[in-house]
Amino acid sequence: MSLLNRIKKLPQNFVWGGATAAYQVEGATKEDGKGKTMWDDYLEQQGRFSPDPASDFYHRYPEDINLSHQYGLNAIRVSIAWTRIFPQGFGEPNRQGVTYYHQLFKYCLDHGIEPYVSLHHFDSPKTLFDQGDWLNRQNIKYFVDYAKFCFQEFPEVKNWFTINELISLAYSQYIQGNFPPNHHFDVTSAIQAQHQELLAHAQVVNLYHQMKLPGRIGLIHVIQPIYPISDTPENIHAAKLQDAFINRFLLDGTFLGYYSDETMALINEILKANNAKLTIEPGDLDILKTAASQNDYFGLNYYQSQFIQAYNGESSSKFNGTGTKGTSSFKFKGVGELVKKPGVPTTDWDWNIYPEGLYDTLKRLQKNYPNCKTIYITENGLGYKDQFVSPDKVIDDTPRIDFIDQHLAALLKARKEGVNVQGYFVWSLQDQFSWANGYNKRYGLFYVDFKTQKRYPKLSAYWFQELAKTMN
Ligand code: BGP
Repeated sequence: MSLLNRIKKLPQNFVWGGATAAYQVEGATKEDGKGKTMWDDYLEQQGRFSPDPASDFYHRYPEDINLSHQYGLNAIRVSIAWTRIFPQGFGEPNRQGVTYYHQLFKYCLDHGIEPYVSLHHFDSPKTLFDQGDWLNRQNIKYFVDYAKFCFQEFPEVKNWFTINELISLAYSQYIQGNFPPNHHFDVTSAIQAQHQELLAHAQVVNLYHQMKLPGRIGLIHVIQPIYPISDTPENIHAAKLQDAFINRFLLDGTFLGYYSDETMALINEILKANNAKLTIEPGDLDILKTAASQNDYFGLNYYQSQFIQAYNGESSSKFNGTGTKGTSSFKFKGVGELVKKPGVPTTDWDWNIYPEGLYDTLKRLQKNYPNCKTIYITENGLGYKDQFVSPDKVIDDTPRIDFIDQHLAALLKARKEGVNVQGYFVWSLQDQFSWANGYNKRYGLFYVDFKTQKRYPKLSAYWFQELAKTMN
């Protein structure tokens, strides 16, 4: 019986991958000279779940790469843990960490799996985190040094991303407070961190091109389109404000190389309402401007859209990190309040399932950001409480298949209309550790029994395999 639903055929030479991130899969957080990230002590103190051994990818990557190959994938997203290379974020490189990544990349390439490599995926070195993380401009310098080292050391990598999801980091650290250092609605830090992460990205892009390296470089943004819950002028304006704060500021900075007047008017309105400020130093915009046309490609992560209504009270938020439906809320002073839209399904973690948002985002990029020339979906997937029944029964994750199928349909529709999308990475390759949710929020094509570390292909893995065959 064919598993194929809406999507019957993938484009030829499509990049078809699974995504991972170092801290979420590797485990081995104390091995081979690795330094601490901002997460190690924090998670230990929190006591909810441990990042060790996660999916034990540090030791089991050959198994996961073999599975990728066997199930028809041709690419993988991985990240380099900055603290495996520079345990403190700077100084002398740690050879054991360097060797590990050489071995990993070689194994991928020997097995027909192209590595797409991020330099930073939420895992700032603890030493630098303690000194202010992205809010400290010295961090940018260390990041550029680290990037330069990696470019020289790993010529086998041809596809680089600087930073993964700049907004998620800034927002989770300083607005929602579910990532360390857990600030709530610290608007000044959130906007400043966005700006400085962008600067770090831009400097690395400029460096990469100065070094005349034979690969590609870009960055990854998660975009959450914001829709007014109804078309009143107040709700439309609330949507514009929230969009400016979480999407547009970063898209402008990345692909225009400046923040447009309209974007800044919206940002300034938010800053004013929250008694916050953004500092742009002389020279910053020149750096952004130089980089804006030099992004070779763009990684788009898309999970959900948001619906909003105007709101003028005080800020407050509740984060659903347990998968108990209906427990989240978000109200942002002077911006808006997130609300549910009748008829739009949600996950157990209250994420709206809305594939139209992916289509709209792709069309928006095409229309407003001509510098965004080539796009890869670098994450998309469904967090789900997969149930393991028995080793002889395939884990039935039909809702995940349906989710991906709908989003692929949106992608292919936009592609048909001229948006240059060249690939799709499912989040995630195998089940892994989720930053603020732990281990019951599973995303993988491959189920991981975290006690034994045994892998089991889910129904979605077979579906992926069938789709892969349609590329020929
Ligand atoms: C993205 C991150 C990933 C991953 C994913 C799912 O924001 O880049 O690292 O975690 O979202 O999110 P979560 O684990 O919170 O469900």
